[in-house]
Parts: sequence; structure tokens; C-alpha cells
Amino acid sequence: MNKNEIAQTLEIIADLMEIRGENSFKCNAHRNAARIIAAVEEPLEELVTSGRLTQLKGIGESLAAKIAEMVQTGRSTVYEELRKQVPEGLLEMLSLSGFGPKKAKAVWEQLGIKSIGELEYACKENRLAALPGFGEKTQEKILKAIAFHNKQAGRFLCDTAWAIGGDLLGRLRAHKKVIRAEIGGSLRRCKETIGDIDLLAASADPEAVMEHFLESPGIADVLARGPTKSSVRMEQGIQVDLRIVSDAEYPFALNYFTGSKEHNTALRGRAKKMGLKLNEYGLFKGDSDQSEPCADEAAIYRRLGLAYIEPELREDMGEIAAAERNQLPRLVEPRDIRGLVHAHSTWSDGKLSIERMALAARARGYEYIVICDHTQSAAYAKGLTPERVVEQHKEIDALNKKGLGIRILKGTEVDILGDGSLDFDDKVLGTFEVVIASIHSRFNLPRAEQTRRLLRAVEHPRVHMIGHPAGRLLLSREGYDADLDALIEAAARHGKILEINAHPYRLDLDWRDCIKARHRGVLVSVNPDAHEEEGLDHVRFGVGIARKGWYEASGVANAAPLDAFLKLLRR
Ligand code: DGT
Ligand code: CA
Ligand code: CA
Ligand code: ZN
Repeated sequence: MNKNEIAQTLEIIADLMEIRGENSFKCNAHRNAARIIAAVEEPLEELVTSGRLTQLKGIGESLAAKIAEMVQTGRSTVYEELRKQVPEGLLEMLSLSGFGPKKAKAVWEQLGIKSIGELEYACKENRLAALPGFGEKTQEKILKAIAFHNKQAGRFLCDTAWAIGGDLLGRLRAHKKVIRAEIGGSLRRCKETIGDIDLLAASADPEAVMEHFLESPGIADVLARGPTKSSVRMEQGIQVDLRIVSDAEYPFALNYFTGSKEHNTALRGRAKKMGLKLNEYGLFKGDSDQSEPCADEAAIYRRLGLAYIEPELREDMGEIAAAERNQLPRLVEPRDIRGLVHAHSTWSDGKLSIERMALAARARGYEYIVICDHTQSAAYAKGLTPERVVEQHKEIDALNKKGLGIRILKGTEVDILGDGSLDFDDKVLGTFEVVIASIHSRFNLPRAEQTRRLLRAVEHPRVHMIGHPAGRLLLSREGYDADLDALIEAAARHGKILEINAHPYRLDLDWRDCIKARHRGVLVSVNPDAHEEEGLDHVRFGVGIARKGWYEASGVANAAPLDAFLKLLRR
């Protein structure tokens, strides 16, 4: 077990103990140990063999023994025992937002509920409303959390899907019998979460290609296999479908399997009006069973009287009408991005120094980087006090003077407090070149109040940008309840920028809201919100969302070179 797995196991042990009714001191000691282990720099093996685990503050003899067992055997007896005592479904319940071990214990003991399904049923029967510590409001919240859980079940974040899909695609393309191959489906359309990965290949020898594919590393299960069509489940749990077609059929199949279903339906309807039949096998005139030839997808769109529609736009959001009038946007591309906005450093909760973040950004070809650490209210993230800000700015000045081949801008991710005021006063805020304001607390305010809070922040003269405007965490937490249309409106009125947070867990602003924001002429900034070097590469996911939001480079603030970017901030 690596240290993250050990930390995770300790967390689960704490949850299970709490469900079993162990005293909270003991449970918290395990949670605390999980944090300590996750943060340890030295290899755990060395700490164990030299008997120095107990020198870590918060790790006593008994915890050390549990950790040592995991390090040395890859197993945990305590964990296995607890798992036997607590039904599987109770652990699953903990993934519901706002539902912790205390609640799990209560519904299990008092109502005999052992699964999310039973919990949902009990809520609908109004049985939780009467339970001490619950009430009608809580019951409603639980129902909402269950609905969210069900909708997201079996979906995956895009970084996982890209990593797996990219490897498999590379392997397919490397096979000499493959003429061309592509990723299709929601992944090609850059959706924020992915159900399954759809791969398509053209070959005259499908059997050979299929055999090669089914030997790909990382396949856990072959769910269905055939000469031209197979489905597998990867070790990470995600399903992959591969279809192999002839080269003549390939453009039609690629178009069909890229979707979306809604786009396909609209396109087929258009073909029909032109006396044509469009499906995954071809484009047929009248009653002919011979497809008209189309060399690629662009040729299909052309035949239908349309400009080429990029996959990200194929959501039936007006793209066909725009293609007909040749008024599709020229979508922003990853290489258009000139600067990285919103990177954290060791000054708050980042893993690298400002210098190392800047050098990592330079190595990726960027012209500027905006360091935006957390502010004092975000104590959990080592938020900066005004005094520390002064120190940090000295460091940035020194680095810029030394010259790293990239300009470092002084930014902040200032907390929006509960009432919509900011965590720093105007004088401190005035010392930053870029001010991003974000909500990190009090997610449960009523809609009107939450909206007012956001509007106050966007109207603040010192604020340039709102960070992760919806506050959602994909697959785990819905955004706070706020009127984002009103936020977009206010951003338009005050010339403020909205962040597209490119972290695969966020992808926030949502692309549907991006479409609205672009319509209102609001600028976005595609920000990595990076806490380590690899985080900088998330920008490409954010660009995918900007593209889904119909944005051109001119609408993306950080696609501007440094001087122009600084001017955009002062709009
Ligand atoms: P996902 O996998 O849930 O993230 O979303 P998709 O869009 O990848 O959906 P998937 O994998 O079920 O199907 C891939 C594509 O195949 C889909 O985007 C459009 C096409 N397709 C699937 N079923 C239908 C259908 O019933 N009608 C039409 N017109 N197209 C379909
Ligand atoms: Ca799919
Ligand atoms: Ca599929
Ligand atoms: Zn943030």
C-alpha cells in the first residue's frame, strides 16, 4: 500500500469506528493520523524499519502498529474486521453529500437501513423526518443528495478517461492494419464527465486489430467480443467500446458515435429534408443502398450544406443553424493560451515554491503566471495574512528581477466571506495585480442570500475575476444554490471576468453557462487552479469547456499576451 492508500484506509477505519459507536476521540485520532501520513515526505518504509513512526506528532504506539502492518503486509486487520461488522451499503452512504458516519449510525440502528436504496425509500415514506437529529429539512437534503448520487453513478472524471482513452488510441494507431482511428463519444465532445469511452478504427483486417486491442494492458474484463465490436472494462472501472469499420464507412461511423444523440437526430432530420438518409453506415440518396462517398466528417457536413462543426459543439445548442449560416465561432485552442492564471504555491496550500511553479509554466511555453494563494479565512489552506502577503510580494519582486524567462504576476484568490465582503481590505487588495474572488465556505446559504453574496463580490471594484463560480465538485458535490444568470449579467455589466476552473473535479463555470456568458459578451479565463506541476496541464480540459461554451480566443482573457491581459483586467 502506498501512503495515499494507507491514509485513505485510516479515514475509512475512522468512519467505520464511528458507525460502530467508538468514542469520538479515538475516531478523530485516526482521521488525524490519515492527514499526517498523507503529508509525510520521507518514505514510510524507512520510518517503519527505523521505528520512528511514533516520533510523528499524533501517532502513538497503537496507530503506529496499524500503519506498520499496512506498510509491511499491504493489509489491515482492523480494517478487515470492521468491514465485516458494517454493511457495505453504509459506507456507500457516506459518499452522499452532507451524510456522515453519525447519520449512518442513526439510520442503521434506529431504522435498520443498510443501503442507499433503503434510505431513499425511508425518506420518501417520511420516516427520517421524525428521527432525532434529522427533521424534514434534512430529509429533503438527503433526497437531493441521493438523486445527485444516482445521476452521477458510474460516471468518470475526464482526466481518467483521457489518460485511458489516449493510451488505447495510441496502441490502435500503432497497429499496421489500422488505417485511421479516433476517440468518439462524450470524450471527443469534451463533456465534463464521461460514461464510457468509445473508440473507432478503420481497417480492412478487423480481426487482427481486435485481437491486438483485447491484449491491451489495463483491461480487467472483456464484457463482449466480436470481430468488429467489443466492450471491455478497464482496471479503473470504466468501460471501453471499440468498433472497427471499413475506411469508406469510417467518417459516417465516427460522426454517429461522436454524437451527441441530440445532434445526430437533428442532423438526420436535416438530411431527410434533403431527400437523404444518414446513419452510421453512410449517406443514401432516395432508395439507393449505395452510400455517397464522403472522405471525412467535413465532407458529410458539406454535403448537408453545413460548415464543419467541431465535436465540442455537437450538443444541439444551435450549432446546426449557425453552421448553415457559416457563423460558427473559431474556437479557442490550447496553444492560444498565453498565461497561467490561478496557481498556488507553498505560501498557501500548493506543493511547490513560486519559483518552481514559474519554471514549470515557462517549460510549457507560457509567457506569464499569476500566483493566487489563499487568504487568511481559509485557515485549512494556510491562507495568507496581510503581513505574509507583503513578504510574498518581496519574493515575487526578487524573482522577477532575477528574471526567470516568464513574468510572475502578483495575484490572490481572496475568500468571499459569508456576507459577500472580502477577506482583505481595499488597501491590501490594491497591492495585487490580479484579484480572483472565490467562495470556499458557507455553501448552504439560501439562494437569494448566496446570489447577493456573489453579486457583491463581482461588483467590488478591486475584483477582476470570480473563481469557480458554481462551486461544484464533479461526482461528489453539487454547486451552491445561486442564480448564475444574475452573476453572468452582473459580470457583463461590470466588465468582470468569470473563471473556467480547469481542474477535472470542477470544470466550473459549467459549459452551458459559458454559452450564456459568451452571449452576454463576458470574458472567461481558463485557469488551472494548480497546486503542483501536473496541475498546470489541466488547462487543456478547461479549454475543452471554453470550446463547448463557443468561446473564441478573443473571449478568453488569458489567451491575450501579457500587456493586453493587464488591460483586460482594467476594462
Ligand atoms: P456517455 O458515454 O454517457 O458519456 O455519453 P456518449 O455521448 O458517449 O454516449 P454513448 O457512449 O452511449 O454513445 C456514443 C454515441 O453514439 C452517442 O454520443 C451518440 C450515438 N448514439 C448512441 N445511442 C444512440 C441513439 O439511440 N440514437 C442516436 N441518434 N445516436 C446514438
Ligand atoms: Ca460514451
Ligand atoms: Ca458507448
Ligand atoms: Zn478556490
